[in-house]
Amino acid sequence: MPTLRHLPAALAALLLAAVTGSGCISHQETVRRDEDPLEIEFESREATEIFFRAVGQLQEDATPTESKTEFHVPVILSHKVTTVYGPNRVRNQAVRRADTNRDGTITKKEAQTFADTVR
Ligand SMILES: [Ca+2]
Repeated sequence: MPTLRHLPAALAALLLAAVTGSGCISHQETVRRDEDPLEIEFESREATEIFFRAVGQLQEDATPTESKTEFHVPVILSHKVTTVYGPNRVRNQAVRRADTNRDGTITKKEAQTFADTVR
């Protein structure tokens, strides 16, 4: 039965296994997340088109990988989590930016002002 006096030998064995490449514990995970789309109305069809054209440009420019979490204990442990956000996140950020008076409706002027900041 192992006792505490065996601990240094066990650690040495673990380190040796890790150094030789057979004992490294590696975990890599990708988490996909998205938000529910915010409710928003548009003053007109033109406002809708201007807004979504700008959102489309933002989504093309957005990097799908938004965050990474990495944790390493050299040679022994590697833990990496990558979070990828869906398109609603970009859309919701655009809605918050465009609806400047927060009345739940994006006017043509608000849509155009927002679109001008995207270009
Ligand atoms: Ca508004």
